Amino acid sequence: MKIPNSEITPYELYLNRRKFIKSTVLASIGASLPKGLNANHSDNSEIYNAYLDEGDELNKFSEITTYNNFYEFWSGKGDPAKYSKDFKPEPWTISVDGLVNKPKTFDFDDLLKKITIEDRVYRLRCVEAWSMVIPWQGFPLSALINIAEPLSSAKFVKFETIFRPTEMPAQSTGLLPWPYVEGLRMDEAMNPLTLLSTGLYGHKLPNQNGAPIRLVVPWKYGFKSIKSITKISFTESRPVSTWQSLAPHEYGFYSNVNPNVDHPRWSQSTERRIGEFKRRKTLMYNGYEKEVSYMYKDLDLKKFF
Ligand SMILES: Nc1nc2c(c(=O)[nH]1)N[C@H]1C(S)=C(S)[C@@H](COP(=O)(O)O)O[C@H]1N2
Ligand SMILES: [Mo]
Repeated sequence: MKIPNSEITPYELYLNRRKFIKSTVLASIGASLPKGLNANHSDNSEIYNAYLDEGDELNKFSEITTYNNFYEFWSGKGDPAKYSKDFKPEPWTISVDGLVNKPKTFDFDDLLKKITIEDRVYRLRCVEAWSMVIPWQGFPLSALINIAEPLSSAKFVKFETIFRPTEMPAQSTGLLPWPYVEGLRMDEAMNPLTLLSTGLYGHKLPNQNGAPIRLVVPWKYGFKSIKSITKISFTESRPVSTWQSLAPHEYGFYSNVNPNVDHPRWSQSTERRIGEFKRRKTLMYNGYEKEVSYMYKDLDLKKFF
C-alpha cells in the first residue's frame, strides 16, 4: 500500500529514504534543487532529495538532539536536551543594526514570510574532534543581509544569542561571559553556504539545537555556529567572539576547519563521526574547500587560525 505523503512525517521519510542524490554543494545552490519547505516546515516529499557526499550518512535525529554543545544549558553533551525544556523560542525577535541602511527589529514569523526556506545537508565539525551530518532547513544569511542593506563601511557581522537567565540556567553563572557572541567577515557572511537555520529533519529547530534560529557555517568549527540568535550587527571592526575572548591562543577568529593546524591541546587531523567507532580524516575546510578556499588564499593559516 502506498501511504500518502501527507501521512508520513518528514522524519520517517528521511529514515525510509536512504537513496540520496549525490551532488556537489554548489549544485544545491543552483536552480536545479527543489525549493524548500514552507516556513512552517510542513511535509513535502520532493524536498527530501537531499544530497550527501560519498561516505557520509545522515546522523539520526536522536543523535543530533541529545549530543549537543549549548553552554547556556550547561556544558555536558546531554545537558542541553535535559535543561532546555522550559526555553520559549516563541514569540521571537531579531534585531538588525549597526552599519546598515535599514536597521530593523524583525518579528521571527514575519521574517520567515519574506524568505524562502531551503534544504541543505551539512557536516558540523566540533573543535573537540567529533562530527555529525545534519539535514538542515533554513535560508542563506545573505538574504537577510540584502534586506538590511549594509553600508560599504560594514566589514564584519556580529551575532548575539539571547540573554534570558530565567530560561537558560547557566546564564545565572559565570560559566561563559554572556551573551554568547560570534562574528564573520562580510564575505564569509555573504557566502552562499552560510545558512541561518530554522529547522532540521523537517522539524522546527529543537531548543537544544538553537531554536528558533541559529547560524550554520559548515566549513568552520562548530562553535562559530551560534544558536538562538536575537541580534545581528554590522560593524567596521572585527568582533571578538566568546571563545576568542576566553582563550585567544586556542580559538581564533577564523576557526576554519583545518587538519594541518593543531589546536594547542590536541590534533585536529582526525575526527569521530557520532555513531561510528573508526576515526575519519578531517577534510580541509570540512570538505567545502572548493567553495570557500578562495576567501583565504592570501592568509597565513597558521597565524589566522
Ligand atoms: N549560544 C551558543 N551557541 C553555540 C554554542 C553555545 O554554547 N552557545 N556552542 C557551539 C558549539 S561549541 C557547537 S559544536 C555547536 C553545536 O551545535 P549542535 O548542538 O546543534 O550540534 O553549537 C555552537 N553554538
Ligand atoms: Mo564545538
